[in-house]
Amino acid sequence: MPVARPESSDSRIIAHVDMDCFYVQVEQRKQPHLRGQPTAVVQYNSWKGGGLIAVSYEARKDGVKRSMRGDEAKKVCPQIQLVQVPVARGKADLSIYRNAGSEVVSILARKGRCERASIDEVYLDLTDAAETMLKETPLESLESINEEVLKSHVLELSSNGNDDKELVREWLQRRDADHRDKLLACGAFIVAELRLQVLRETEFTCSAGIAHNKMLAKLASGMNKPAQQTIVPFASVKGLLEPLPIKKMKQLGGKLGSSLQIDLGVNTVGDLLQFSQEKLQDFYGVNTGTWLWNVARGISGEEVEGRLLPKSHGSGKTFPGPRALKTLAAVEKWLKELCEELSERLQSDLEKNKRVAHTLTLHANAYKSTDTDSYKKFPSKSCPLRYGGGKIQEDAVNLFQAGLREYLGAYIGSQCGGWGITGLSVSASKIVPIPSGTCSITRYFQCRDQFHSSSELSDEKFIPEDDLLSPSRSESHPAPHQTEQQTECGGEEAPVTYDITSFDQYENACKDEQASSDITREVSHLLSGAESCSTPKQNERQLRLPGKESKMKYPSDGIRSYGQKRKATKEKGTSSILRFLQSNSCSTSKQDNVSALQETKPLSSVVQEPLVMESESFPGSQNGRSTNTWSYKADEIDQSVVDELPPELQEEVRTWLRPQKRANMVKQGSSIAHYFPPSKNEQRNPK
Ligand code: TTP
Repeated sequence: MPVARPESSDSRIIAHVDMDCFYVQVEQRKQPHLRGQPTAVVQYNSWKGGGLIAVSYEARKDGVKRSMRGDEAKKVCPQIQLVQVPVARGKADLSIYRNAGSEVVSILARKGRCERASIDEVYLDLTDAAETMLKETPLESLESINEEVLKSHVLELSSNGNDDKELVREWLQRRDADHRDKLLACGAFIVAELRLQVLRETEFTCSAGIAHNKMLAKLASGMNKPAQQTIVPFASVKGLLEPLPIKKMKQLGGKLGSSLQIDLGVNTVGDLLQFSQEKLQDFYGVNTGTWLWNVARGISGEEVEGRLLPKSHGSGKTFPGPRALKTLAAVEKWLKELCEELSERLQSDLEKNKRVAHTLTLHANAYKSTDTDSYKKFPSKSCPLRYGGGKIQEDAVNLFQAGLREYLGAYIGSQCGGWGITGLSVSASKIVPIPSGTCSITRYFQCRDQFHSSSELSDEKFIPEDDLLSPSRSESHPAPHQTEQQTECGGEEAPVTYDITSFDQYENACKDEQASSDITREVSHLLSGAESCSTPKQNERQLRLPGKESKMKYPSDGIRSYGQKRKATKEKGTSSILRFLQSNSCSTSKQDNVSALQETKPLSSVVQEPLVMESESFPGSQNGRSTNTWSYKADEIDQSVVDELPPELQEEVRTWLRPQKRANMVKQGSSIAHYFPPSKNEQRNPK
């Protein structure tokens, strides 16, 4: 259950930055001739042209939607360019997109605390930067303001279309504005500058929401896409929230939202306003009642976590229809591929970031031939993670078998048991930095393995992943190794049995060791396959910990009507950056922080690797088996886990979570191609 947190300050400045049609932009950077073309990135699965996972704004204008497959997209937009995701190990390889996301994060992190929320989304806490700017640069004294700032959408402004920029200028420079709005105005300058930096250094455009908390910033970032930013002044919060359908609010898509509808007749956030805090507390308990009361008023104390790196790593693949895996041997073959990929990513994380993961989780989608209780989900299973591809694979197979036994309700020893697996993924979570200076990495793994021997993995040690994803972790009982867990909303205590190999254990076990002076050498040793010794001891401690908080992308279609209304009255072009790049000059300012906006740099020339394209056909539900089932409630899905799923699964999950996001964002005629003069494209792609 969600829990209320006091808003730390109503004058925080939080931005949510969301890349525009991200995978398409990554592909367009690689192949600049695609810029300005209706383009879509399609799944590895090439059945019916492949499912679309990212659609350019030009293609959206022609009616192409992410729910389509390539063949259908070609019918509505014959000139569409379809690019398949890169492939490795017989499955989609998303590393190019992950790396591109990291480029952006490293730029955005320059101005404040930065939380990487998904592969293409970032939250920023710009409070300090805004306060500093306000002190040093009274906005009302600015003589000229950069176009990109003037292109901002300010939710409380009404306009008749033509004088938007003038209205925005007035709003930004109001002498009588309260402190909160002045800070928001500074936030708009800072975010515009950051977005320009992202464009210059990565060639990607992004959109942003700027507000006093994460919830509002996230709502706003999708309202004006692509390549625009939206400001949510305090006075506009009520108008923004009131019309939103209650079920579209974060954490209200499931049972709680249904209860609000059925039990209290609440269908929109506005409806919720009529209930007193006491009434909501009576109905849902103190925590949830307070949280609901706050949500209705746009109050959220959720902090931006300082996290630039992903919270988890995962590798997965779907096997729909006739491709379902029906023998243990087939499952083991694919687990080998998935575990090798996971292992590589873990080792790369270890090498680059000095981080280690603690929990291995196996997810699967399955069906039974008998279909007697098709409602039953394949239980996700977790165990302590041991490093090394072979060990991960061994443990994953054990986890799978444990899940299968539970799924089928009886021991399965045969190779073919009347079941089929339509989706398989392994993920590594509970990732924490290696404590520096206390012990060597090798010793660290040795100590871990003493606690984490998997040779005696039993069902008792498998942690139901449902528990891991339960949105009810209380902040008051963090696990020692849970420092990077999401903590956006705590909840009523729902303890789960959790594995623990804490740094206390680790440090105690290693206390006599000298600190390693050459981490790199040891990492190389580990990477070269010399895995640490594993002593199968039964001294693994189990600790009861509260369940983990969930996190998911916000379903934003509820803001469509509001956004559309605004779009009807606002016709702000998206070409100011183009002019900025073309003219090499912009409006000027005496102020340093504004002049930073005016700097132009040539676009960096990046050597691009050729795309390796393969295709494979994994049609939807050809044998009548549903492949779009997923065993968690929407509110319980951890966004980072979704990000690490294969695109096929991501699409299913995300479509379910926020099915109408696209419609919300499509702006007729909008395109980010304007940002890229042809000369720049040619420059990057000399033929
Ligand atoms: P989104 O941010 O949801 O969408 P987008 O960036 O393509 O477009 P928009 O401008 O409307 O924000 O997703 C980011 C990337 O994640 C997207 O480019 C492709 C990938 N993705 C999938 O692979 N499957 C999915 O179902 C979704 C929703 C996204």
